[in-house]
Amino acid sequence: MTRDELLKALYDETLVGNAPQVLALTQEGLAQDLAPEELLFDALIPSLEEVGARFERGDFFVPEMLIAGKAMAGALEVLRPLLAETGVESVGTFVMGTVKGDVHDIGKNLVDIMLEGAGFRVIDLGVQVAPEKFVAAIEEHRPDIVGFSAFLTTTMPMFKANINALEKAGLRDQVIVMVGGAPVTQEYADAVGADGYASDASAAVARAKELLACRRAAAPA
Ligand code: B1M
Repeated sequence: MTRDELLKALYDETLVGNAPQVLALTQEGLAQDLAPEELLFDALIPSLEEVGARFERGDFFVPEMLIAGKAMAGALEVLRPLLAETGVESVGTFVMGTVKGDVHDIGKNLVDIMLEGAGFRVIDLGVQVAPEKFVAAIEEHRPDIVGFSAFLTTTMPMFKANINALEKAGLRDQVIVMVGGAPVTQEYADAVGADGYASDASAAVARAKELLACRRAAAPA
């Protein structure tokens, strides 16, 4: 298989979520001396962007997005250490977690995968994350963005509790706060004082990049 054929196959197999083939092609690409960056930026990420575009157009639904994301995650497991070795700069650091009282994580994990696919370093704190744990993770990792997921109307108020905890710890100005989850709306995000909201994983990536670009443009030189 030529370089172009391999990249095209990797793109196509990611698009349809064929995890074993994506893994095999990633390994074959590395064996043929393709750089990890080529596999990532010339096949995997464009494919996941197309998955996101199809989802937004209504041509793909959550299951297709999930299997494509999982296939990509398998390839990323192989590429992640190699990318770290070659020193590819990450777009930014994102601390993520499902709020206290909430065990839903499928949507959060999908957001993680899409963020990683877009070049973010993601630190996932898991589910049922208490405000103190978010505070400790922000102090430790100094992320650009912290993301709170809530999937129940009863756990959405934890966004405000988390933001209050960041304020109390003197961290609120140092980190962008994004919120999301099935019952969350832009109005709710505004009401609790979050910086950004996204309705799905691909919108979360776009919003995260946008917020980061604004923050960096506003930072003193
Ligand atoms: Co539960 N559950 N559940 N559940 N569950 C819902 C959420 C519910 C809508 C079902 C319903 O009644 N129709 C309902 C919530 C109602 C409400 O409050 N509005 C509900 C309920 C009531 C409950 C329990 C209370 C049920 C009970 O015990 N009586 C209980 C609560 C447990 C708890 O958390 N304390 C419960 C439990 C569970 C399971 C454990 C069985 C399981 C979770 C498994 C798991 O996640 N590991 C489960 C499931 C599977 C669901 C449904 C069926 C599916 C959720 C899902 O994965 N969706 C769900 C019904 C539904 O959503 N239609 C439901 C697919 C996922 C890809 O989408 O999660 O929306 P989503 O994620 C999206 C966006 O939200 C966004 O991007 C994601 C990817 O595109 N997004 C972000 C997410 N986080 C983001 C962060 C961002 C930006 C975007 O920035 C930081």
